[in-house]
Amino acid sequence: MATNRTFTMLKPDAVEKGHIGAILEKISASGFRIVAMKLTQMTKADAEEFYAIHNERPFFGELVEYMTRGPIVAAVLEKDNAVEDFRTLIGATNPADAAEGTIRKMFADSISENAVHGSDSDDNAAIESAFHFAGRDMF
Ligand code: IDP
Repeated sequence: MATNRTFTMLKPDAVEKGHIGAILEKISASGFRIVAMKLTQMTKADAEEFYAIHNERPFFGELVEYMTRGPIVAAVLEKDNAVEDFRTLIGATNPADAAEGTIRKMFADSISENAVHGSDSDDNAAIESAFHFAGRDMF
């Protein structure tokens, strides 16, 4: 069943560069309502579990190191067609391929450090939201 929620993380590079406000402004201006949000830092075990699907990939170690090196903003967003529309808003995984005006085009530097995460399916949005938030912390 399609849902109207997705999960995002503003990744350590975006937080380090002071882009939290600008990215949240763009998310809000694009019609997403924030229904859960926190500043947090993933442990190595957290990142290995969250990105388990990539654990055979050559960049897995680099990805875990990157995602755990500093705080992230985790959030759940609500909008009609949230998963697909948010993937459109963030742009391609590699910012070099991302469309003009997308968050990754505007705020990311490389395919590895690409500023923001967005769930790729309704099922993963639910799993990833529950990974970071208790039900009572989603509004
Ligand atoms: P997505 O975040 O656009 O869904 P995925 O393929 O699921 O992209 O990859 C998860 C994350 O792993 C990316 O956002 C990026 O941080 C990192 N990543 C993906 N491909 C590469 C790569 O080829 N080299 C280094 N890091 C990568």
